[in-house]
Amino acid sequence: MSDQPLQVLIDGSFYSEADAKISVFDHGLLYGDGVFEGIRFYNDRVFRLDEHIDRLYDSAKAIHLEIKISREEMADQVVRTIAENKLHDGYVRLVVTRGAGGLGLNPYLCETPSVIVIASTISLYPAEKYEKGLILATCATRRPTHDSLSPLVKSLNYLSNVMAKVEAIASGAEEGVMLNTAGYVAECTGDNIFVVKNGKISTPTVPSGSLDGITRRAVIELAEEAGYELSEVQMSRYDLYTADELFLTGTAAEVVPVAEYDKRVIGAGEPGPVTKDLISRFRALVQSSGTPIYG
Ligand code: PXG
Repeated sequence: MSDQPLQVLIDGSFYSEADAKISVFDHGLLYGDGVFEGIRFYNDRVFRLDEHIDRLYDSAKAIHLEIKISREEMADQVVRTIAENKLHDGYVRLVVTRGAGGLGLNPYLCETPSVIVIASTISLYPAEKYEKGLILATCATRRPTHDSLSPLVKSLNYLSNVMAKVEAIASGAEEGVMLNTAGYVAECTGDNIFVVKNGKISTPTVPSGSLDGITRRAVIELAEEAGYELSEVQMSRYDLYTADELFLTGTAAEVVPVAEYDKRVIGAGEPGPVTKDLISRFRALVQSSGTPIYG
């Protein structure tokens, strides 16, 4: 990364970090009314860019927010922002807010949605966690149900995830497992979760309350290509406690092993062979695919 301040794209124009600002009347700030994506790029290529753009537009559609630019233009803005900052590996935060409006909920009084693209780097966990595994704990805060805000919408309302993270940290863990209101496992606060038992892989179904994670999809594809048996199932904490291996997937976290959950040692307490295999397959995939940034 260069030492220059980052150039942030807001509604089609670049601003340096200090000047990258939006209105205090933007409903993204006032109500968490907006949607976002976290996207990684590796080796001058954006990983699964079209899938992220499609999920962004689906999230926006679900909250009745009409994005005024095309998907192609949105993808181009992501690539241009990375190039403007001369970055090669890193993380993009793509945010679409409802736009500036009055001090009332009505979204239809907002002018135009704002599109913000921040290209930077992110490092969620220290490198040793990928060697040793994370400590997880169950959170009291549940994933939102499908009859409230759909857990499929990647909205700017992340307070339940933030509260879950607070609970996980308070109990001495590094990441928290979120259950749905029926008590089944949904996912972690910012990652999907996978179980390995007797060589077979499973993960909670998306309707369990998970985000339809793009890393989750990639890992499912890699596991199937590698010949593992994989199923999407309803699972409980029991399935996690008794797993041979557990690992998490997410754009920010990538594929990260779990060593301990609710004080139970998982497997041998260190990353198992299936997790290690999938980590190396995932690393190879991200280095060799994606939308080119330069040229
Ligand atoms: N579940 C939730 C609730 C998420 O927010 C994932 C799963 C993984 O999805 P992808 O498509 O990235 O494989 C996410 C990812 C963070 C952070 O700091 C994570 C996310 C967003 C913002 C920050 O860990 N989302």
